Amino acid sequence: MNEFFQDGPVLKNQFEDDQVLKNYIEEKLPSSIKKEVTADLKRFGERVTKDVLEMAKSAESNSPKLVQFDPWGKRIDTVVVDRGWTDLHKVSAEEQIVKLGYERKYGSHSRIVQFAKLYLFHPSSAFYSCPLAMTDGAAKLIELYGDQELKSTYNHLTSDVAAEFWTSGQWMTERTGGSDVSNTETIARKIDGEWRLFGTKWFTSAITSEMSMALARIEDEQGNTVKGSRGLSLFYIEIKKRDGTLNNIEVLRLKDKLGTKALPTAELRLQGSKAKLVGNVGEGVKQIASMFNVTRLYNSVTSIAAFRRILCLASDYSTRRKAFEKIIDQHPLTARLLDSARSDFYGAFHFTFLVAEIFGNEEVFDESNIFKTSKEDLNKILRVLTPVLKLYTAKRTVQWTSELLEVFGGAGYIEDTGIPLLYRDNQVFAIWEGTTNVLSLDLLRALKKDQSWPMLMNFLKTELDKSTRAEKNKVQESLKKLNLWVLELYKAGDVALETEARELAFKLADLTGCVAWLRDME
Ligand code: MFK
Ligand code: FAD
Repeated sequence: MNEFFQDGPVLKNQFEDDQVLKNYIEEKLPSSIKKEVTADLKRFGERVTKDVLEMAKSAESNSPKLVQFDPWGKRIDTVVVDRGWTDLHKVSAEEQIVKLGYERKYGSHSRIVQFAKLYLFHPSSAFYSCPLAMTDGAAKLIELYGDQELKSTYNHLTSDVAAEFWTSGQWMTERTGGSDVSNTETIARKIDGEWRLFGTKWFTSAITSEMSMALARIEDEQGNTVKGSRGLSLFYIEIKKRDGTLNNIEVLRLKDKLGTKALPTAELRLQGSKAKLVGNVGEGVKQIASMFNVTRLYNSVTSIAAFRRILCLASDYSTRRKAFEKIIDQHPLTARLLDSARSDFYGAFHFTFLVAEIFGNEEVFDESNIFKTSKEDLNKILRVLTPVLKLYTAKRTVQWTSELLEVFGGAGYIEDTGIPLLYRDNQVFAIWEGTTNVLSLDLLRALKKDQSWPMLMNFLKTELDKSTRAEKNKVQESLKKLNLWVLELYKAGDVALETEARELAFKLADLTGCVAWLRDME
């Protein structure tokens, strides 16, 4: 008798198998660079199913350990990571995932190319994408606010030589709060002409990084500080001293997390860690915003990448599994479910890459700017769309990961299929880098500060007008309705706006996704 064994889902070349990405690259990139970029994405699309995925699996199966003492009782606080994690560091450098965004060899298309690579990399990276996000954010911050002294750090962050490539941390959250950093307890004191930090950082991801950007409150010689978030300044800190020992940092413990198990996230005590003030005193939050706006974009790209990974596995599996005499994707309910997931994915994908395009055009602002608007306006649009994109892509991914897990039936609940890992990991997208509520409120703040709602509506209308498809009329109507509703909310006042902020963010995101999708299908 032949026993039955189910075939598992097969992961094919992640570029070749992704019609959405392939079409996008085909349509968006100028012919002068298309051939080179497509060949690279095709090569990398294969690699992320082979050696890179093996590195990630190894890192996932052997999570980081904290060794606090040497055999003789001396405090060493060494975080031991798997070989897979260090290999992923090498791959990140060699594949130029951060460098592509700063070398800008593809002009205003550089961010699109970079994010396409990140999108392929993330689901096979065991969240090495997390240190890369903060590294890119730190490079941006240094570009905007760094002095000459930080130039060599910038070179490390944007290097493609593995031995020279540095990653960065981003230390904001303390026990007093992560969304609201105004009660930050870390103090910066000037001792013998040098800044020294004292305090506890409650969540510090990628503690194997070489450096970090940290918020701290400056204390003057009389011991006075300025309260609230306006009292916070930004500091650059190297994790180790020249002799290889920690920079007066104690690693209190590693977090025991629901997911992201390969990523070392620690609680740290800073005990006079040497630091360098970056930018202006009291402008720490404003300055670190330039970093977290980049990490929020990374969060969006990696969210849709994670969404695509489970969607692609579920789609493949649904062509292999039979029930009630039919392959399951031929059952109308399964077909409907997968179509619905694909439709949400298209919106999220095109919204994400629209923002990548705006970002790239804002950074390399020249006559090729396809949005035909000022750099200042591109900046304002980015300011509004970044929090909306982050919260939307995160939530869609969390929701769809849960739904698509069920396509595997009981197998989706079994560890060694790899599906439960996606379920645990993907939850994080909605929490770090600003929760859904906090980012909904950030949208309101951004709109208020620049009075940018009419400009945003105008921008979306202009982009929609680039489409000739019939569906555009429906979207136009929905935009009009949204606009009227928002004007009503403005009239109703701050409490009404705050109460509806989340609803507003999701409606705006849905429509921006539709606009981007229709525009890109031309
Ligand atoms: C795998 C993919 C990626 C993974 C990376 C993950 C690793 C890292 C994980 C982390 O979670 S790191 C920690 C992330 N933490 C947050 O994202 C904090 C969430 N909370 C907020 O975003 C709050 O809104 C905020 C802390 C910013 C509130 O602080 P404040 O001081 O009450 O803000 P306020 O007073 O509104 O703004 C202060 C200044 O910053 C203002 O500038 P001005 O002084 O010129 O007026 C604001 O305009 C500016 N600002 C605030 N938010 C901004 C911003 N500027 C640009 N963009 C923003 N989003
Ligand atoms: P809180 O701020 O206490 O929020 C609790 C709840 O209150 C949330 O649901 C929030 O939405 C809600 N809330 C707060 N304010 C409002 C409001 N005004 N209106 C409505 N609702 C509100 N941080 C770092 O700085 N660096 C890191 O490297 C880092 N790595 C992390 C890694 C992981 C795996 C995780 C899970 C977190 C990490 N964090 C890091 C911390 C993360 O950024 C914070 O957890 C997050 O910002 C939320 O802060 P909190 O945990 O203090 O929650």
